[in-house]
Amino acid sequence: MGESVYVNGKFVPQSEAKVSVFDRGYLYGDGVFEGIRGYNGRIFRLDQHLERLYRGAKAIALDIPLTPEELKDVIVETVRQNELQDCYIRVVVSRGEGDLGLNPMNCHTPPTIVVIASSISLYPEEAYEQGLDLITCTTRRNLPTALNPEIKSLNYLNNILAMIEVSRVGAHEGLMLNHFGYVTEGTGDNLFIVRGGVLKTPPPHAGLLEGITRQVVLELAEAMELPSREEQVTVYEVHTADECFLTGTAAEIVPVARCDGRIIGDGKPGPITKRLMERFKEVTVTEGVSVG
Ligand code: PXG
Repeated sequence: MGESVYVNGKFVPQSEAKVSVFDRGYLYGDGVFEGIRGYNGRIFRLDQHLERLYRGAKAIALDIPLTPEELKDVIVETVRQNELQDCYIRVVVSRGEGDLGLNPMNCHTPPTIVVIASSISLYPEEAYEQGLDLITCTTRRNLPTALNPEIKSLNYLNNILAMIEVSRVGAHEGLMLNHFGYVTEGTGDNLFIVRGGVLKTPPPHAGLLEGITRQVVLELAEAMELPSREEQVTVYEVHTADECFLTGTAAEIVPVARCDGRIIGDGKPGPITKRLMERFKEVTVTEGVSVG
């Protein structure tokens, strides 16, 4: 597990990696984060993760006191110090310590920056071989006009409420709908369906986090000459899809076998899903910023 953790300019052992109870990340979820993966001594799509982190910080008017290049060096150094070839990296930036009021102007420290390099396993191994169980959650995804899901903010209660529904019924993942009833994404991953050989995934304006793995899948599909579309997806289309899978840094590409008790396709990972999973594996081990 993550031995050496970066906290505000220093590398400290996990037992000493601490943040104040007055930190606004703790008090209000006032901050942003990223989940990044390292494969084979390389950090996958690091620049895209950093771009999203800085975009989210800008959206919440938080100035990260390191440049993207400096933070990149910190991330690489954290992985190096922990001697990890394959890892899951969590970057957390909160607004810092304030008083007990809401006003962020009363912050009296610079933003808190934490980088943890560890591991993650989201779903059991058999979910990747046999497909997982999905349900439609009753909890709607946050309104983009309230808290835009494009911001990977430290406030994940919306997703956690949906995940509580998922675990209460013993499923693996949950579909979150927007206020129009269209599919947005899973609680921590994006959704794709395949119908008649065409890939479909909901567009960002449906109210979802534009996942980096989602982008990789769209690029792979293009290179493999698989037609793909970013289009509204209904629950009906998921129930009746030929294939369905979820994508995320932690999840990677995971096939869906059932949704709300309906068997997707023949209930096994479909041919297009399997081809994309294979190609994805190849690019993750060959691409990326080398840790050295
Ligand atoms: N949607 C949401 C809401 C996410 O949080 C994704 C999609 C996938 O995006 P990437 O860029 O990773 O392809 C995420 C990212 C978890 C967990 O434990 C999941 C994420 C982050 C942190 C924890 O399920 N997902």
